[in-house]
Amino acid sequence: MENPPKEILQAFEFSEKFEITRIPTGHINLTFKITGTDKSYILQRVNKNIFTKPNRIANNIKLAADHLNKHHPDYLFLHSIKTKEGEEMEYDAEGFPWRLFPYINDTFTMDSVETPEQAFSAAQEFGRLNRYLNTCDVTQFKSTLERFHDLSWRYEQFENALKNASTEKIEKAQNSIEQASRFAYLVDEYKTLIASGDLIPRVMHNDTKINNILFDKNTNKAVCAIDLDTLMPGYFIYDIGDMIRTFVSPVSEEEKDLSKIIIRKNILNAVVDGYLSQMDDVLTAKEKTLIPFGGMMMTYIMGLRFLADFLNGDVYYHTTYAGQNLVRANNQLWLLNLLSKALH
Ligand code: GN1
Ligand code: MG
Repeated sequence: MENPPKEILQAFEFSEKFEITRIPTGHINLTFKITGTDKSYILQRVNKNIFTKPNRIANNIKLAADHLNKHHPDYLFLHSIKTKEGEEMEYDAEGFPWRLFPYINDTFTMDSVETPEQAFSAAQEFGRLNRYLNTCDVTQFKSTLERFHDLSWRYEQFENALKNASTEKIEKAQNSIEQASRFAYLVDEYKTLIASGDLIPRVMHNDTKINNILFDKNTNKAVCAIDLDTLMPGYFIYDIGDMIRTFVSPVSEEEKDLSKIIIRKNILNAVVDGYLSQMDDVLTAKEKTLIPFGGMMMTYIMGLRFLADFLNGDVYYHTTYAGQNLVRANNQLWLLNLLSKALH
């Protein structure tokens, strides 16, 4: 898609004098920046094929916004801007919902962390969101994607993909398939953990990758968390785990050259310290022992999901070249291999 449809721009009262550019990050939704003379905006098309209940996203965000407004009025929480009719989202002719956010000037996102200070600051920011939302009634929040980080279900999906894949694809993915099977013990550990009741359901962000933090261009500090589509009930291991997954390596999940993937221990420590600077007294002692498991399971789940999508013919994640999901799977499963050594 070149540009957002006219009727969407009209619904949000945009006139001709705005410049529209596509922001290519994100594997699911379509994102545009709308640049005006003094104010700019982010306009996003929600992928209705994946988020089949977009109203749940809006409801969860509303619950969180009300809670934060009441108890932490200074917290910067990115609300969507309503249409001229007062709606949170506007549906286009094909039935895709669109929503608008303010663009925060002098901020930037990064696909990999450069310094421990950045890692600490970003983890602290996600930790702050977890802490502030910990006093919400989690039962009011609904899942926007069922069983999103359920490792046993994701493993089943991988097994089904493997059953139905062509011999050619299986051959290409041989190495990743072997790695994925080698770490299947994590699925059993996950099941045991969930059954133990040691993890407390809390409102989580559920997509805490590094490029979902806005940084201040001048101070290099985290400004706020973005991408709240999966703000919903979860366990803290999902959030700390996805931070470990995306912060510790100097290269992103898109990197093809596996020799560039390393575990930066100083960054790992900074992630944990930054997160615990907010969450130390919220989490139970038992939960805190599960931080390494979180890093492993979230890296594993992404490896499995990318691999399953490659085997299924790239039906879920947006790709720009053939074999991209296999690159991502190889990358994540190699990272898991390194993490499994570093975290024990
Ligand atoms: C997807 O679209 P994006 O980049 O926000 C995915 C996350 C994965 C991530 C991997 C709804 O997030 O779970 O961690 O890709 N979101 C969904 O980069 O599946
Ligand atoms: Mg997301």
